[in-house]
Amino acid sequence: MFYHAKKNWELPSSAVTPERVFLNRRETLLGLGASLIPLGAYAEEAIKTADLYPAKLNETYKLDRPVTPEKINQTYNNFYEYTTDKRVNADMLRIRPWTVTVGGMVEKEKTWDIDDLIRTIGVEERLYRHRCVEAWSMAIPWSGFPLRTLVEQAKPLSSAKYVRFETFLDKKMAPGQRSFMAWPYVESLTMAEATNDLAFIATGAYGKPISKVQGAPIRLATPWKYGFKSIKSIVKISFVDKMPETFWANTGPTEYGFWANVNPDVPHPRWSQASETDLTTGSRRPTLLYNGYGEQVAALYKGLEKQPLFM
Ligand SMILES: Nc1nc2c(c(=O)[nH]1)N[C@H]1C(S)=C(S)[C@@H](COP(=O)(O)O)O[C@H]1N2
Ligand SMILES: [Mo]
Repeated sequence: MFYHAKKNWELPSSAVTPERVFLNRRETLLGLGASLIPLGAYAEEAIKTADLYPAKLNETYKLDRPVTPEKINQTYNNFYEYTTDKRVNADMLRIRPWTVTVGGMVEKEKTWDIDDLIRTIGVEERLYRHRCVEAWSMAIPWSGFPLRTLVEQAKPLSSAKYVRFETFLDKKMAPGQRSFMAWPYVESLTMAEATNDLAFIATGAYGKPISKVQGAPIRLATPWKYGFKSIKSIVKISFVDKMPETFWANTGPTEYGFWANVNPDVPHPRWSQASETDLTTGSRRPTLLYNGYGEQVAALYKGLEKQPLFM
């Protein structure tokens, strides 16, 4: 057990706020902008897998730095469905009920209830570094399961070459999706990347179910790549034979490549990647090739170093 957090998350959000406050708040909200507030938001179902956290720590994945305090992690995020600011409020994201469809080139497509999926596969805790292309980094205690387990479960056909991930699309639930960007958010990995040990599906963090700002109820964590590959709030996972178009490749084609591997020697077109700000301490540290995970992943990229937009 790594974290001993208070178990507030087992209760629906209406239950953790004293009734009086809750009623006042709802009146205020209804008065101020009723059309923007989903009325059902306060009746969100409880998380049926909350009992699985904190999960047992998998000691294989060691950090070279302290875990970032939860408070810093929860107040500095990228979640463009809500805002382009770092202070994200994703309270409107409705995370239960939630389904994930696993399909495309598979033996049989399946739509999972999120809690059935989590309970079927089970969860473990892993401490991972996290490096954004904007040159800041954290260290996060994720809980979840290896992506490989889900791939094996899905039984992809041998013709499948890529895994494609898609975030929900709902302009009411996510005001940021009213912007010009190429919604919904899409990301992708090759089959070899997706079945690597490090590729992780996070359903929890800091010893409890993952929070809304972190991309509840299910997001990707690929710590050797820039953070934009780690897609949040996934609703669809498909096996495909062509390299998918991704959100950032469509929104900023000259700046964001498919591989997006952390590399101090390949600058972003507008800034250097040689060093990063460690948000735990606020100080700069040198960027590590593959974010320090070369031992696990370098073999995946043999011969690919000269690809355009390789990072
Ligand atoms: N759906 C979705 N996924 C997303 C993003 C986003 O805006 N929308 N931002 C990405 C970026 S740029 C980063 S750095 C990480 C941030 O994850 P964090 O807020 O948990 O640190 O999520 C990634 N996944
Ligand atoms: Mo990022």
